[in-house]
Amino acid sequence: MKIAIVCYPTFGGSGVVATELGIALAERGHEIHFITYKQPVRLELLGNNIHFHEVHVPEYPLFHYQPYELALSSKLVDTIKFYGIELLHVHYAIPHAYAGFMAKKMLQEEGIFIPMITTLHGTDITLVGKHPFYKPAVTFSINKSDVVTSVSEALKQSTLETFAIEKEIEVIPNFIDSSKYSQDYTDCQRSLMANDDERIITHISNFRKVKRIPDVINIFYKVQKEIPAKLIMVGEGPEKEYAEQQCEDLGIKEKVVFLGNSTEIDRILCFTDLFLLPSESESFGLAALEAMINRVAVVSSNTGGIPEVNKEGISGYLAEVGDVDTMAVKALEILCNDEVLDRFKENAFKVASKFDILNILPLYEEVYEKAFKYRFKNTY
Ligand code: GMT
Repeated sequence: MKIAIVCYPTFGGSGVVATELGIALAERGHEIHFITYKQPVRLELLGNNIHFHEVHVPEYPLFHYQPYELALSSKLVDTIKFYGIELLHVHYAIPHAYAGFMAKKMLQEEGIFIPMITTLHGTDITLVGKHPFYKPAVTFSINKSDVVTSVSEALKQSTLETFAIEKEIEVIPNFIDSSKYSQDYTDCQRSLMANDDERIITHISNFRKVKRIPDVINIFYKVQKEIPAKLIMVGEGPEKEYAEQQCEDLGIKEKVVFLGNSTEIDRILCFTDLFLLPSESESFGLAALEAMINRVAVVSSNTGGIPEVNKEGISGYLAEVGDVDTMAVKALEILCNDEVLDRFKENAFKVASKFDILNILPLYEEVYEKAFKYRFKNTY
């Protein structure tokens, strides 16, 4: 099948999911066309089956806001026509589903019917999408998609509660390619980061408010009072500067390393003992899944879709959003004893393996088959 994938190309989870999905589909013989404003970060190899088409938004002095949706829908129309693309899969509703629908309509005028699948990822629903300024357009474009998927049951429920949705929403959880993690982990250069007696705790995110970065620091503060430990903070975002200041104020600056955005996530997770994800809201928590497949235990909040990934008492522990005390106690419970830590690490790997791409990819292919049936229908 010839498939166009629209996503954000950045370090965010939806971009990662879209890119990994495209790569896996290409390996299965599909022809994949990524259409976005920059080459996706995880898309290193372009080949016969994988193409990238950049969306340019020309600057014009009259525009206070550059019309990205317009440029994207035009690019979609041109690319779909030129390459004979048969299916459009957009990740993150805003503005991709809206631009995708416009492209559909334009193509329809020329007698070309292209089915569109929209995958809902998180804040496109729970934060940004429900803002009154966006809500009507988001509702409209979800309802106009041929197939809608959501990355967790929790996100499906919150979509149904927030918007007047007439469409069936199919849950297809995010995935991980566990074959990439089957290497021997003996040499991950742990000594570069910590002494032998220190536990390594990691947080990876885009440092937005929703990630509750101050909670990460406060949990670590409590843990390092009890046991020798280091905190590795990976990512960039608006909350990072404050976090650095917070570490200085708490007198733990030398125990916390801020690494910025990294393309070496697996290497970092390889020497990590515990991953912290105390988010305010999280539709899935791909970062936690990536940690788990690297045999890292997780202490997280119990919000949104996280309980579908991090299993209480098995791969880690969960607590109410903001309950820093419980999260610190649970982190210590895992970290204080070698045997307990090893058990959690092994269980984390086992739980994560259930989200292997081999189990999830067929679900997307099923959905594509279903959407494909719409190709000759003038549905709207
Ligand atoms: O909504 C965001 O934070 C951005 C979004 C993204 O594009 O990275 O993240 C969401 O999608 C990820 C991939 O499906 C999920 O793993 C994240 O849980 C989700 N983030 C939130 O719900 C906050």
